[in-house]
Amino acid sequence: ANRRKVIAGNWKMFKTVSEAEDYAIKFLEEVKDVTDLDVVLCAPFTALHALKNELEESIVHLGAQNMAWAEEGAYTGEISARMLLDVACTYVILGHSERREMFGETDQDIAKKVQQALAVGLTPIFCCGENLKLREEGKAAEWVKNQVASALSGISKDDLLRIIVAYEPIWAIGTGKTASSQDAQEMCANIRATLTELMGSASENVPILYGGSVKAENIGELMQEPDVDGALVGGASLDPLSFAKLIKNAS
Ligand code: G2H
Repeated sequence: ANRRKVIAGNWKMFKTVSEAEDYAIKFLEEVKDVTDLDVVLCAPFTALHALKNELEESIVHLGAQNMAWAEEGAYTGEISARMLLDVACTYVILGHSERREMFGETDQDIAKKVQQALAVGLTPIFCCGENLKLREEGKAAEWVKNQVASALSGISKDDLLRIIVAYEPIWAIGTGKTASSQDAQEMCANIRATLTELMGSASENVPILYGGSVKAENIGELMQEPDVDGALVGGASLDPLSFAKLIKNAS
């Protein structure tokens, strides 16, 4: 398949404006010659505008970590898709397990967010993944299949081609435990099979990323797997030099 490869950093709730600017300068210097994969930085809302200025005309794409499902209106504290476009975002992480677990986002909320992002032309990085209990009970594959189907079943086949899926087993997030590359491959293939039910063989063109304690040391092995097309990287994206190293090891 001629899928593009994607490495996305998820800074989570880290970095002030000046820290983000500092990072961008150092990071760009390291990755300016990377051409064989798409590099995305998903930063906190407050740093996006400054990053727009630093990254404009560079190979690095800008993303947010969340977004409102509504277009605009009386939604105190929310950020709209159009506001993200306005600060040059082209990607947005949706349904991250931290949003689901700590901020009560439901499959329905996430389905609406995915549709809203697509409606304005943002690329959703749709996250799914099981917790340890589900994995131990042997229910992981079914759980993830349901998450994917419930978020994406209302979306047209053409729009599905504009989505990126990230598989992040919750038990491997920030814990130092990475799923083995075989575990990652197995679930990414399961996700692709679910996508095939929704969109037919065009699912071959949808990038599926793995996330959960990805580092410069394990990215190479993960990228060898046929259905793993990249990574969503948290902790290891916070330092510009180590994240650049990870990206080089992925290409
Ligand atoms: C999973 C991942 C990034 P980390 O949440 O989305 O974080 O790489 O720190 O496990």
